[in-house]
Amino acid sequence: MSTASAMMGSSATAAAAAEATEQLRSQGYAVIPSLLPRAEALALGEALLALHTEQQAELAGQMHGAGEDYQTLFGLLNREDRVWGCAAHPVVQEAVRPLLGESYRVVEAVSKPTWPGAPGQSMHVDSASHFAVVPPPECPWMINSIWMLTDFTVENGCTRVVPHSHTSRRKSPPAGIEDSSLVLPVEGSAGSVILWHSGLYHQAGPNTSKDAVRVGLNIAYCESSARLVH
Ligand SMILES: O=C(O)CCC(=O)C(=O)O
Repeated sequence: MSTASAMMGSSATAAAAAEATEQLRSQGYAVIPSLLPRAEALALGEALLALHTEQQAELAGQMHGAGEDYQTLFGLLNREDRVWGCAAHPVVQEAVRPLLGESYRVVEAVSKPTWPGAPGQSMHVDSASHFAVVPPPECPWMINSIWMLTDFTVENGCTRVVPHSHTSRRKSPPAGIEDSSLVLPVEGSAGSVILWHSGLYHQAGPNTSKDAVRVGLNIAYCESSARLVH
């Protein structure tokens, strides 16, 4: 675990987690600033980018989303030990536990870089189309997270959210909402983490920068009894 995390006492951990839980409940997302020291976050981002370079053959089959400038590399818990420290971070764990229950689990850890020129993702909710009925907002089936392993800016494609949209219980957001003033770009410095309720409308923004790669580490937590309908 990082120096900053180790230095965080149990009451500071509990306070940061409680604030994040409350924000997840009320607005559908929470940002916890500088949870990893900046240098550690940037170093991990570099390591994950190197994995993307090494795994070109695998990525050619797994590429999805907005296009080849937005990649997803799965199975990071098996590929990079430092990812465990993020997945098991005490503040994040304490923040999600009241919402998902004691038996929640980590369902996936993936890296999501966006390179200059990447278009924005479609605005979406997570997995709702697999459920027969969209669960009510107070029972999220999943809490998702993305660690900022570079600074996240509007220009390099920071995550964009529609606050409070987790209460809508829609399986997909209304058409055209990407362009509405309801959308909030979540900017932050490397080492910060965004958590969101799986029913929240969200997307990766377009990377309109000249040369800034955005690196996100996306880790999802699922409630143990959530059952997918196939
Ligand atoms: O890459 C991002 O900023 C968002 C990722 C995302 O939408 C997702 O994991 O569902």
